[in-house]
Amino acid sequence: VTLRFVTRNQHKLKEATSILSQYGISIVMENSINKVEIQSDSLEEIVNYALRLNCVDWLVVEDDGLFVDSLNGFPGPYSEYVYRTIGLRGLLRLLQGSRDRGAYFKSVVGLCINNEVKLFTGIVKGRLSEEPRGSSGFGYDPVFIPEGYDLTFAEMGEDLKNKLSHRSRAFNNLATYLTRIN
Ligand code: ITT
Ligand code: NA
Repeated sequence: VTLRFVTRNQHKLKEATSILSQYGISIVMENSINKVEIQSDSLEEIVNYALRLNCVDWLVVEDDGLFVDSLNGFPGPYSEYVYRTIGLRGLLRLLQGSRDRGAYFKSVVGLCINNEVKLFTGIVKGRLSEEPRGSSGFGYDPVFIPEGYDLTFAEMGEDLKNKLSHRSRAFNNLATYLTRIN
């Protein structure tokens, strides 16, 4: 099968393509369908709603967020808006003086199959850097350091990020599910 990823984010598509290729699963961008994004504190609810309206087999939607511990999970589902408004430096400023720099990325991937939505999640724990570092990847990659490492996702480069990321964990769960039902 070929999965159809309803997204406008080329980086997400590229990472998903490389993760799924290890399972022999292909995925392409589906841009003729509009991703309807409700506002919600729950990534699961956002993904479920986006797919439920128009559940066609093999459609995939993913929603992500960066959840900062000392900010009680902010920006979470509002990560894209926060990135566009206050940006990386604005987010780091909110952590000034805080000793707890813990944060995690969460990905929720939804798949339509037999007119049903299946959800797969992935989390990577880590912490926020003091300064943005590195130039690969996208979004919050320059400020996120995964647990067990000292490099940010943006300093690691794609291959290592793809072994550790929230996205790889969620898509690995999806791939495992597909291999099991086949
Ligand atoms: P869609 O078209 O698929 O909705 P999007 O860019 O709006 O793409 P999301 O809502 O899923 O993506 O993600 C929200 C934001 O979280 C995204 O814009 C990034 O700023 C950030 N983000 C998500 N995954 C990330 C990753 O792997 N590394 C860094 N930042 C990430
Ligand atoms: Na989004």
